[in-house]
This record gives sequence, C-alpha cells and structure tokens, in this order.
Amino acid sequence: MAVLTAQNISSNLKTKVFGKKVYFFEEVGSTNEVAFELARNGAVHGTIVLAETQTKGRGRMGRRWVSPSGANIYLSLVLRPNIEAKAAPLITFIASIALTDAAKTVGVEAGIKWPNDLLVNGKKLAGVLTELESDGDKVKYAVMGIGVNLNLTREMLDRELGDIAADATSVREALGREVDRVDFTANLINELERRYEEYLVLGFKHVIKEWNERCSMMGKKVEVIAEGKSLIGTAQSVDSMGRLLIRRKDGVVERVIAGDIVLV
Ligand code: BT5
Repeated sequence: MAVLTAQNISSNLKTKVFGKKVYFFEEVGSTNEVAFELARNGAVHGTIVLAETQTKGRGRMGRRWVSPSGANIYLSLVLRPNIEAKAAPLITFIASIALTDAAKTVGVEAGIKWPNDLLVNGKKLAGVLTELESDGDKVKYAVMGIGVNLNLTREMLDRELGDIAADATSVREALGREVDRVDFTANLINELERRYEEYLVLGFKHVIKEWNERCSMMGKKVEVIAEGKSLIGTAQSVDSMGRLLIRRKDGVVERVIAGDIVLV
C-alpha cells in the first residue's frame, strides 16, 4: 500500500484543475481551518489540503470530527465558485455524490443522508463540512471538507470513537479488507472534479437529481431537528436550493434548510 504523501496523490490524479496544488500535513488542527487560511491568502481554486490526523477536526454546528491517525482521509478543497451564498448546499451535494462514486469504485454501496452524511448499513462512513467566506450575497471562496473512515477496523472504531462507535463504520468494515489510501484519495479528487465540471455544464438541477437518486431517506418517515424544533413527516426530495421537503401528516410540505434527520 502506497504511503499518503502529496507527491503520491499528485502522481495519481487525472484532473485538470483540482489538486494542481496539494498540501499534506502529518498533523493539523483542522484541514478546513488550514484551507481557509490558504484561501484567505489567495490559494487557487482546486487547492487540496490533506492531513494524517486532526487535533480539532470539526463537524457542523461546533461538533467534533474524530480523526485518528494512519487509516483515514481528512481532505479539504478550496473552491472559488461563482454562486450565491444561499446556493452553498450545492458544494456539500457535489462532495456527497463524488463520495458515493469513490466508495462504489472499491465495491461499497453507500447512501446519502441529508444534508451531509454518507451511510452504509445505517452507520456513518463519511461526513462533509462546507464553510464559506462571502462578499455580500456572493461566495468569495468556499472550503469543502471531507472526512472518510477508510481503513479503521471495528476494533479501532470502538477504541477511537468511543460512545459514537456504534453509529460509525468504515470502508474496511464494509468490505472486510483494506483499501489503498492513495488510490482512494486520488480517485475521490478525480470524481470531485468530474462532478464539479458536470455541474458547470449541466447546472445545479442536475446535481440535485443525482443527489436525490442516491439519498437513502426519501419516502421514509423521519424526524428533523432544526433550530431546536422537531418536525415529523415523510422525506420527499430536495428542492432546487438544496432544501429538504418534508410532508407532514396534515399534508403540509415544509422546506428545511439545515438540521439533523433521523428515521422514526
Ligand atoms: C460532519 O459533521 O459530518 C462533517 C465532518 C467533516 C469532517 C472533515 S475532515 C476534513 C475537514 N476538516 C475538518 O475539520 N472537518 C472536515 P456533522 O454532521 O455535524 O457530524 C458530526 C458528528 O458525527 C459528531 O457529532 C459525531 O456524532 C459523528 N462523528 C464524529 N467523528 C466521526 C467519525 N470519525 N466517524 C463517524 N462519525 C463521526
């Protein structure tokens, strides 16, 4: 198995723009934090930041992303998209679609859980965190952050993730074997560029369509917790702005922009 280094990643890329500049660190607070700093200082669209481990890996809403060393992927991608800040879910959706593609390449069928999780057998395999700097309504730059549990065994998951281990899984657990981290990461970056280019040609609508096809929640009864409020209903689809449509028992359809969702 090849060692994860910037050089090894670069030589496996088939991209035109993404990963022309790859930064690799043994340890960072958060790859998103580093990528944000690089973007603030002018890093080009497509710049990639990778780390072996993160001491302050972050999830949404101040949550933590547990980031053990030696087996996983912690990747951030600097983007300079010509979009409005309210269209930001697009970036998370492109990441999730590319993640399902990369997982499929190694033989893992993953489903997407709105808004940013990749699940296998109901357990979390990967998460996406998109963070933005905007200038008025427009996005100045964005950082797409991706964490994948790749080669953690069940024993490692239990040891490293503690309380949350039962809700987490890895590619290795799903497959019963290790996968090459360099190959997986390079393929993920290739897929990210392919999906991003597809978006540039075919638009947000196409991304939404692909995303809806991969979402494992649609048609199911769910509870959404958003801003401390709970909403129960049937997940319908995601609309053209990335909002989740929930049909309540009384037939009213609510549109949710951000939150957490569980099957009920
Ligand atoms: C996410 O947030 O799922 C976004 C995760 C993004 C992580 C990447 S790693 C590279 C980049 N740099 C960063 O600092 N972050 C990004 P959210 O939906 O809020 O989920 C967070 C929740 O997932 C936590 O509260 C835990 O319950 C669970 N969790 C934490 N670490 C996990 C892991 N390694 N595997 C599975 N679940 C985990």
